[in-house]
Parts: sequence; structure tokens; C-alpha cells
Amino acid sequence: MDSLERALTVPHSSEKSDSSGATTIAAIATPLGRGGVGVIRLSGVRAYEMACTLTGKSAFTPRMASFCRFYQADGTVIDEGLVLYFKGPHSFTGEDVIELQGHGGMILQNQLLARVFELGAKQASAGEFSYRAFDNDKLDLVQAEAIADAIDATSAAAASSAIRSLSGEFSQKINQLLEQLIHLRLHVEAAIDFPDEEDVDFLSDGVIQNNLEQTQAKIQQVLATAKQGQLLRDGIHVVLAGRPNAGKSSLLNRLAGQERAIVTDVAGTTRDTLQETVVLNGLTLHLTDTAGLRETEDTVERIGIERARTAITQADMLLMVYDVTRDLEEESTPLQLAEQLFGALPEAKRLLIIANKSDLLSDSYTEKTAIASKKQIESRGYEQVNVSCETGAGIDTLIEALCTKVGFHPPENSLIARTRHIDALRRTADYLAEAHEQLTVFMAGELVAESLRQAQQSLGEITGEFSADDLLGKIFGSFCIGK
Ligand SMILES: Nc1nc2c(ncn2[C@@H]2O[C@H](COP(=O)(O)OP(=O)(O)OP(=O)(O)O)[C@@H](O)[C@H]2O)c(=O)[nH]1
Ligand SMILES: [Mg+2]
Repeated sequence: MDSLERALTVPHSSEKSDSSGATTIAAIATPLGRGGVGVIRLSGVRAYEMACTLTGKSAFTPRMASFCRFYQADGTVIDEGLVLYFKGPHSFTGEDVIELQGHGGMILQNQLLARVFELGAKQASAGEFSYRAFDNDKLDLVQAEAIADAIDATSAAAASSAIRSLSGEFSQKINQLLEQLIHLRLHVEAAIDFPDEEDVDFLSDGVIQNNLEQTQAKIQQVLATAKQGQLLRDGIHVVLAGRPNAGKSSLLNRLAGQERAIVTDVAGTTRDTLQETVVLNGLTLHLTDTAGLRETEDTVERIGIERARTAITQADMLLMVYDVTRDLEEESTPLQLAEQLFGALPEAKRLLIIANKSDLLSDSYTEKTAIASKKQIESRGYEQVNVSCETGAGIDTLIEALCTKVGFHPPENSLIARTRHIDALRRTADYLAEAHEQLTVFMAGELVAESLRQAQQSLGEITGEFSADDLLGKIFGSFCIGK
């Protein structure tokens, strides 16, 4: 990096604090409960010394397992097991790390942890090990988040893309873009500093514009990957809504593959909202079954309907379920029904219409109504799927339609991403668009430079190159203890 390049690198918001052992932290890293093995992890300058005192040994070899007894201060044995020593900086946190592998019972683990505290270790807070790793440049922010995402993954695809992000694939894409941006800024700064050198106007010779457009295209590519990654990580909130008896609870049970909700032929069976998370075609769906929408004097049902309305406003996707044999008597088309039920017609990208109980119609009738209402719906950009929750017909088509509607492709080589990343990428894209306008319309070099600087800053937030401390607190605070 030459000096100009260095000068163009966005500075850190604050100098990273020195975590090199002011405190030695400890936590139980395995889930509490009965288990063959339970692991307590220590990190910090005193971790090694504590392990020596705890076991009565005078030395440990890095990366070698040593069988030991763990002793109380009075010499009684708490447990026996393995000690693993990772000498800093060649450890997860970059500090000296000790892992105590004892037996996995609650009492034993808590006794061992209490003994480690007695020796001077402090309880690690949520995410503190990962924070220290980040602070010591062992991980960037995307990788640290990927650890939490891998642990919390609700599908195999989400877990494997989190592991890919952890290995640095996503960070690499961001870093390549950052490098491209720095080069672009170099060109622009040079064009401002040396205008009309040898009668060449750098700003208008097309090179900068070309590079800028290439960077913009790359950002769009990364944004598309990140959107898939975010869908993988977070899934979508799907609300099943409609008139009583339409088959909403039956549909929830079909999608969940089990009798989760009560189904009866009594209209108004579902009172409270009911949630169930399922993974279908790799996409995590957080399903909410709701009370059928109707006017009612029943107090309990009315509260249920209010809850249904709240869920409806919060849904990423609404599945309006209607009974093809009955629900189009008052309102003649599904879209009119939707308008009636929801007060206004939801946007097409948020609504999928489910025509249920198709098994009750004769074939010719089903075909006729299906074709007629499908045409009418599609002409307005909406979509209807015909299903039977009774027989399971059309359910696969419904799942495919849902995935298509939210733009989810069955994942291949996808990388996990968060809303935070998408937000930063979008802001970066906006600043680049501004830079493009300043360049091509106004030829305003200084303003191009400023927009590029802001673009770089937004992009740098993703890997933590530039992040406010409160953001870091939020990210690491959501981790589990011991990570
Ligand atoms: N023949 C047929 N019956 C169905 C189908 N889907 C649901 N039913 C029946 O319709 C009735 C109502 O189903 P539910 O799933 O309880 O309907 P709901 O929309 O949850 O009703 P509420 O909870 O009252 O709002 C039950 O008797 C179901 O067995 C279907 O595809 N075909
Ligand atoms: Mg129900």
C-alpha cells in the first residue's frame, strides 16, 4: 500500500481496545445438561497459570491433550479429564486459551467453573470469546456473525452457508470490492490533483466511468447473493389468513407434516395465533395460523381476530386461504375477497391466494373455475394455487410458488448474510449511483470523490473495518455465552 492508498483507507471509528489479558475469562462452552463431555473454556494471559494450579501440573504443551485431575483448593478432586492448551496468538481468540474437558454433568461443570473463578477468572459475557477474536484480528465481523449463524441455523443449507461465510468467502468478496473502490478513488483523486495533464482530462476519458460501472455491477451481484443468504438465515414470516373453516389450520398441518393445529368443521375453531417453523425446499418458513376473520360477538374470538390482524400486518407473505365451495358466494372473485378481508388489497408480492378444498369439486367444475379465476387474478399480477389439504394435491406447487415469489432459489454455494449487510450494500450502491451522476452529468470531480469515500465507508461496515462501538455491542451481545 503506498501512502496515497493508505491515506484513502477509511480509518477505524475508534482504536481497538487492548484486550490482551486485562481479564481472563471463562465459561461453559457446551450445553448444560447430561452429556459425556462438558467443556469449559478460558481465555486470557492467566489462563495457562490457572490450568497449572487447577491440575497441579507444571507445564502443558500447546495443542497436545493432557489427561489431568482437576482439584479444589483443599486438594479434593472435582473431576478428571483433558486439558488442551492453545498458546496465543495461535488460538481462537488470539490470547492463551485453555479448554478443560470434563464430564458433562451440571453439578460437575458448575463446580469446575466455580473453581476457575476462585483462581481469578471472570465469567465471559455473551459473545466475548468471539469479540476478543475480532478485536485481535483473528476474525472479521462477517466471520464472527457467521459463527453465531452456524450455531443458530434452522436448516442444513443455512448451516453450510454460514460455514462458508466463516471460512471468509463472503469477506473476500467484500474486500475485493473495497480494493476496487480504493483504486477508483485513487484515479479520481489523481484526476482532481492533476487536471488536464498533457491535455488529457482524466475525468472524461472514460476510464473512471468504466471502472465505476464495473464496480456498480459487482455490488449488484454481491447484493443478489446476500439477499439469498439473508433469506437462508432469517427465513420468511408467512401468515395463513382467511374466513373461518377455509382450511388454514389444515394447511398449517400439511406444511408442518404433523397435526399441530386443531382442525374441526366448527367455524371459529382457531382462537389464538399459533406459530410453527418448518423448512421446505431449503427455505425456513415461520408459519402463523390465525383465527378466521369474521364479525363476531364472542369476546374470546374477537381478541383472536385482533391478533390475527396484527399478524397480518407483520407478515412478509400472506397466504389467503379460501374454501372454493363456499367463500366466493358474497365476494365474487378471490381479489374482492382479499380486499374485503384485509381492508385493502395487499401488494401482489405479499399475497399468495390459496384455493382450498379442490377435492370437493367435480373435475370439470374445478378446471372451469380454476382457469377463470386464475386468469382474472393473473391479469392483475396476482397468483393463485389450487390445493386440497385433504388429499395433499397442489401442496408442492404451493411451496414452489412461495419460493419463487420471495425470490428464493434452492441454495448452491450461497453465503449467509444479515439485514445489516444488505442495508450496507444498498447504501454503497446508492453512493456509487450518486458518484456516477456527478461524474457523467456534472463532471464534478470533488463530489465524485466524496460519494466514493462514503461508498467505501458503508462497505467497510460489513467486515467491521469501520463500525460504531454500539453496533459491535449489539452484534456480539446476541451470541451465546461461551462463544
Ligand atoms: N374436503 C376437504 N375438507 C377440508 C380441506 N381442508 C380442510 N377441510 C376441512 O374443513 C374444515 C375446517 O378446516 P380447518 O383447517 O379447521 O379450517 P380453518 O380455516 O382453520 O378454520 P377456523 O380455525 O375455524 O378459522 C375441517 O373439517 C377440515 O377437515 C380440503 O382440502 N378438503
Ligand atoms: Mg383454524
